[in-house]
Amino acid sequence: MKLDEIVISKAIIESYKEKLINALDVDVAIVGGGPAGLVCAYYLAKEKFKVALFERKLSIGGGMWGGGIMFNEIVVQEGAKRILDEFGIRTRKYQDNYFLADSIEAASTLCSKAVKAGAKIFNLLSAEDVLVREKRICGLVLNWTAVETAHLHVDPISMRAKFVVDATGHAAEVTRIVERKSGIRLKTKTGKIIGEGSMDADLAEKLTIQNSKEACPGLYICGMCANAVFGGPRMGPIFGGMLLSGKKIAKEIIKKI
Ligand code: 48F
Repeated sequence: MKLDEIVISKAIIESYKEKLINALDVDVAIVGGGPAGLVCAYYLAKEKFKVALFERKLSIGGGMWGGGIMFNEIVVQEGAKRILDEFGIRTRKYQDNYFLADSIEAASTLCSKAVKAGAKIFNLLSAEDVLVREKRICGLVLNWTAVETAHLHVDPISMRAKFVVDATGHAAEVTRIVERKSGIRLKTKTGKIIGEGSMDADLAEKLTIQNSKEACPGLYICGMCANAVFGGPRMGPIFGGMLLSGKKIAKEIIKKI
């Protein structure tokens, strides 16, 4: 049978339209498809919660692909290795408490497992604002990354979520929007974003998990974003804290829904 380009186009448009409409009202909206956001999406979707993850870039995986200085290997510690085991990502022991994984295998498998568990991932869409009702974050305002990049004057669309997760890494983009625009006090010491400190891998890994929590009503934060918001150092190419923090936030939200 001859292939028809119009059928191909219709198939894509109809299917995407249905996926996007379904994502306009979900249990959890996650912003950022790095390791923390993907792990969070996986554990929520596995428990049958309706999850949509929005990622600005074409590729999903955030800062994981490039390992350290583009040497595509990552390091995880003992506790987080168990998460990689659960995902079926192979690790090799380097020395006690240091395990290596291929960053390509890690990023692609986190993505694959999250999608197969039922999370809907939307690449090329950026969160540019939040919905706030009665001092609670209850959704996102989204636009195409292409619109953002080209500075086009095009209005966005909105979606509703019972909970929003900021997993945007160092930039803590969603929380910054909340701080700047909502008038809501964040649950930090100052009520504002504290900011990230210089490299201290050991402390940073511990604080990432501690700092992954509710930042204000309706908004949870995980991954490097948690240290940026509550104040904690960066950690470089060790990824255990990212994985553990994504799992922690999924569990906390599951308890609340
Ligand atoms: O940066 P990223 O990988 O965050 P993470 O999951 O992991 C941090 C590590 O990669 C590394 C580190 C630890 O070793 O320090 O940096 O906390 O992934 C964040 C993703 O969020 C996307 C961004 O493109 C990236 O893929 N992102 C950021 N802002 C937005 C966004 C936005 N406004 N809308 C959609 N996606």
